[in-house]
Amino acid sequence: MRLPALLLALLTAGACAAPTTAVAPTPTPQIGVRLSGGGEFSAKDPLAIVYNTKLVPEGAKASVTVESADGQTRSSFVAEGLLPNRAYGVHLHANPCGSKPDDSGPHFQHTHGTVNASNEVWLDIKTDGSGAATSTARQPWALSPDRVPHSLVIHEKATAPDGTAGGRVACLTLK
Ligand SMILES: [Cu+2]
Repeated sequence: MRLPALLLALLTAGACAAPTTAVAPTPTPQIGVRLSGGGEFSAKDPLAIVYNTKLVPEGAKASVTVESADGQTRSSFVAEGLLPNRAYGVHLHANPCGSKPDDSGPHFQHTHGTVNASNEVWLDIKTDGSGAATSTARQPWALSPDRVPHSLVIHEKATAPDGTAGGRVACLTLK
């Protein structure tokens, strides 16, 4: 007598229970990072500031986007109104632009201390006959939202293997 009653109770309970969906472990979604900056360079705008108007003449413009997710970081840079047929070094730097060229701080580095185009983000350009240029870079690592580059700096010369590129001629702050 007791066993069928117990079975019935169990079956009834099972039938009445809300359907249970298997709770699969949700993979932690990777938080993407997107940064951008740009504008027409002027002497006082910290979002697009010029330090050397001989190499970055009045009217020069530039913009940059940095997108990072899934273990990769892709950056693209476009400039116009620079001197024609000329190389400029371009890097992402650690700090925002300021009124002084050095305000943007050192190069942004993925791993502290290693200077190369894989651990840093170099976006060197060679302008065409009209002073326009584009460049892209792809890094095999993602940015962490709590530690990102805060500026792009244009330098007077192409980047040497040791990361130097001469003086800082203009700067875009990244947001
Ligand atoms: Cu630099």
